[in-house]
Amino acid sequence: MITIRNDWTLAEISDIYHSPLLDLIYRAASIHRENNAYSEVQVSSLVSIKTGGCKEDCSYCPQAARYQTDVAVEPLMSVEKVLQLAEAAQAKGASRLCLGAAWREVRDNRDFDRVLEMVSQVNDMGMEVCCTLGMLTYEQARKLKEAGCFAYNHNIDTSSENYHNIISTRTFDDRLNTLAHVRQAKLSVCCGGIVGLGETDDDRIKMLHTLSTMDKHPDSVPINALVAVKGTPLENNERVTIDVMLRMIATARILMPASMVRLSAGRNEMSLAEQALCFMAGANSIFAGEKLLTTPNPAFDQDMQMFQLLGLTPRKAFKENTEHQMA
Ligand code: SAM
Ligand code: DTB
Ligand code: SF4
Repeated sequence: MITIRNDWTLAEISDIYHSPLLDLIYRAASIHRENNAYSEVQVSSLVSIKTGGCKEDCSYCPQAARYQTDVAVEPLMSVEKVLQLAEAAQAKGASRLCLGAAWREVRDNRDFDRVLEMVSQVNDMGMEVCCTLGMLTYEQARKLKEAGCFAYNHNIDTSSENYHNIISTRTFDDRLNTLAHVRQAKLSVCCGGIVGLGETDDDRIKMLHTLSTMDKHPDSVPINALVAVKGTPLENNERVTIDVMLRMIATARILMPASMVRLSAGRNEMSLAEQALCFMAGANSIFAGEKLLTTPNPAFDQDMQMFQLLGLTPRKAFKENTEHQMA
């Protein structure tokens, strides 16, 4: 029987995170095998529906207007184009499509109406739709849900203490408020963070503490390795070593045994063997397709070959959601 705890202490999490690496992976792998269909991996594809020109100052992000990066600003995509990309991703094995917009927050305007239309049509194709559009109100979250949105991604990125070093144009509490609206609208919650920002192990432990002591754990937890992009303040950050990713994934798996843990940004720089260890440590979701939002990612075919080699299979859409009704 799976035991879900929401009362983890920082000391407990620190002990787990700092345990000898192979012991940590073994413990996480055992918990994963007891509780989940461990050979299934969710394949989610990202579409940047509105790119660049964002007002926020997230220091990792190539889409912030204030940094000189190679990202070209593009207005909101047409519904037709999104459907085309959705069909291509579905044909390659993706069961989830994540629509990302470089917005600080959602506004009640024609652009949002168009996003609702995208959501509705992609949902009708039988894909789980996830949106990540910045901050939103309860009312906006409810509209997304009504349109057929399955999940909302909104990351806390780092510890509450380190947050202001990374972003100054909003607060950690702003993030938590949006997450409450998402939860209230009964959308599936996707919330995780990034490593490689220059944070300490304590920041990582505190971030995992925030996630694992939420009243309900996030349904999915993306663990991103910073993709250092030229022109951003973090362009010269060193790539995190694989042990950091493994500790994050394994600790997240132990703390939140029933959540999907997503091996997110940073896979392009990882070997097959490194990724295999991440799956062993409890990762059961990836972003697939040649591009994340603006940066490179392994191609679908390469990932399918990796799945075959490792004996993994892509997870079907709406597996645990009996409520889902396609129109
Ligand atoms: N604008 C919305 C927001 O910030 O919530 C949605 C899109 S934003 C790009 C989604 C998430 O992508 C961020 O919260 C961050 O965790 C991740 N991200 C952005 N740039 C990244 C980078 N260079 N490396 C790793 N993760 C990144
Ligand atoms: C998440 O946690 N990672 C994805 C998704 N949610 C939206 C985004 C990664 C972006 C990496 C940088 C880029 O491609 O622009
Ligand atoms: Fe804007 Fe999101 Fe990038 Fe921050 S992470 S600059 S909010 S697109």
